[in-house]
Amino acid sequence: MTLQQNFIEIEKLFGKYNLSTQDVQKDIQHMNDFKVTTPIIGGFSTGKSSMINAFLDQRLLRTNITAETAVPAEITYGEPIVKIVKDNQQQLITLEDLLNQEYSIHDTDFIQIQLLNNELAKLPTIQLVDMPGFDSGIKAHNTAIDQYLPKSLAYILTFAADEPVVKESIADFLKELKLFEVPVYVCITKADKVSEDVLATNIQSIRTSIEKLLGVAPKKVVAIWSKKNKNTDGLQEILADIEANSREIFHKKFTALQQQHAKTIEQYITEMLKGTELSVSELDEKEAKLLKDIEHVQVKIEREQERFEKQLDGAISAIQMKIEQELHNNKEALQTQLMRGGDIQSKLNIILRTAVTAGIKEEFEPKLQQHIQKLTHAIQLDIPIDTSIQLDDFKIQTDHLMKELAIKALPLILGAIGVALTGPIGGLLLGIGTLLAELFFKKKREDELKAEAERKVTGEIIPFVVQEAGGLVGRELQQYTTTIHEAIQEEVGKQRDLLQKALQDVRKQKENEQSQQEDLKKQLNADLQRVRGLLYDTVGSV
Ligand SMILES: Nc1nc2c(ncn2[C@@H]2O[C@H](COP(=O)(O)OP(=O)(O)OP(=O)(O)O)[C@@H](O)[C@H]2O)c(=O)[nH]1
Ligand SMILES: [Mg+2]
Repeated sequence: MTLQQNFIEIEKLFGKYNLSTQDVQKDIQHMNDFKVTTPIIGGFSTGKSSMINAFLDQRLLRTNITAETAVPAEITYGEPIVKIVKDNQQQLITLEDLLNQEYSIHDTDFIQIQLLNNELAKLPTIQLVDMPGFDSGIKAHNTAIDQYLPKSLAYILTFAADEPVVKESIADFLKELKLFEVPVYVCITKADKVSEDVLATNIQSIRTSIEKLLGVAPKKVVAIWSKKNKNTDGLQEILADIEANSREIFHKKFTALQQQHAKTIEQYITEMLKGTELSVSELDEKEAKLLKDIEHVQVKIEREQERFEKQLDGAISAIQMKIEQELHNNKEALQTQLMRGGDIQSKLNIILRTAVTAGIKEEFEPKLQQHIQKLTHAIQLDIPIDTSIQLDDFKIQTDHLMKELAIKALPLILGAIGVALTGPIGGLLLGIGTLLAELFFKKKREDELKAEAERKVTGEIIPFVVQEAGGLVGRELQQYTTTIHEAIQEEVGKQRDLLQKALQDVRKQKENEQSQQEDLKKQLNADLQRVRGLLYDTVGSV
């Protein structure tokens, strides 16, 4: 049976025993919408949109546009539909609009395109994203990471064959990707513009630069061209590779979820079956014991959560110190930017993102990992052997929960930093910039200006940024921890309700005729076989 069929079977069983089907339905929805995002990133006019058009053999995306009019375009296989999205509001447009109208980043967050296209049909689990030229500032950078990283399996970078340079903005981006260990593929575009020899040299030089920045070699480097006898075989090869990985991820993820749901019903039915052998008073006793055991577990969990919350303060201070250190390490670069009237905001953006990302990986995640282990351990140790709670199931459910949540923390915090940079921090920078410009007009001497810039960076910018960004990281991590803790409590509550319901359901049956009770037992045994079949049926396909 396919995974989809298994899920439907599970949903039916949940319904049959009056268990809430909400979680199963949510997962079925996720399964139907499953896509792995693959952003295509590169400098302005490197030929990203032309490459996608050539690959799809269809004039779909506007090419040769100004930076202002570039918005991310998400492309997937499916019934034709085009939407523009702003602040979660959607508006339908036509394919002609897409080609002829200008959509600006100021009034569109992104465009969603669903197409019935032969090439896309081979990539059912991929969502390609044509990103705006990467030189268009902080926003493109942040969107590429914050919005797409949690859903991305790989990034495709483009470089034009006649301009084989890795610009600073892309270099910064690669340094950040390095921390996330996301595979990177490279398309050298416009290969028709250079000779074969030049192409070979340029491919080599880009490969080397990227390897230096990423710490590992790109997964594949291909050359393509979208003009005159176009050839996009290289892109096709890359996407086939990503699609294969994506299917594997799909399969692992939903098999695990299927097993989790099957375990839930297995537990319910097993409890009922055991209950059929007990008397009413024994059932009452068992229910009381169950509630007491779970209460005990909850106390244990709360204690461990309190311990973690204390540790969290230490982790937050360590991250804040990292931010301060990183800013001091980059003091001179900041001063220079300030004096030149350069883009100090972008510089601060990359400093903060690097410090926060490294800080969370080093200071927060290991502690979180340990916390989860201790939680699982606390739960396992504290429950008497004969208890009705099946600990393995519990572990599966919390593990899964953690994985889902863990990937969300960093992009959330980085997103908040982006907002602070354009908000309060941006305000301060603007004031200081204006002040220095005035000094410059008053023809202060170079060394006086330099001293002033130094005072501003050390005395005002760094302390303010440390305070703003540091406070923000603290608040976000605390919020995030609360969310996790609430989710765990909820999970424990669900488990308790499930087992309690099993005991109560079976007790109700005790009032029935003997023959009806025998029928119920038969039913339960038959359903148990079905569930076990699902539990061990892990072969499914997309
Ligand atoms: N000779 C040649 N020109 C190309 C090729 N691909 C793109 N171009 C030209 O390069 C210019 C930019 O192409 P786009 O596809 O708009 O580039 P882009 O990367 O999507 O640009 P932005 O979205 O603005 O960042 C256009 O004038 C294209 O005609 C190619 O393979 N060969
Ligand atoms: Mg484009």
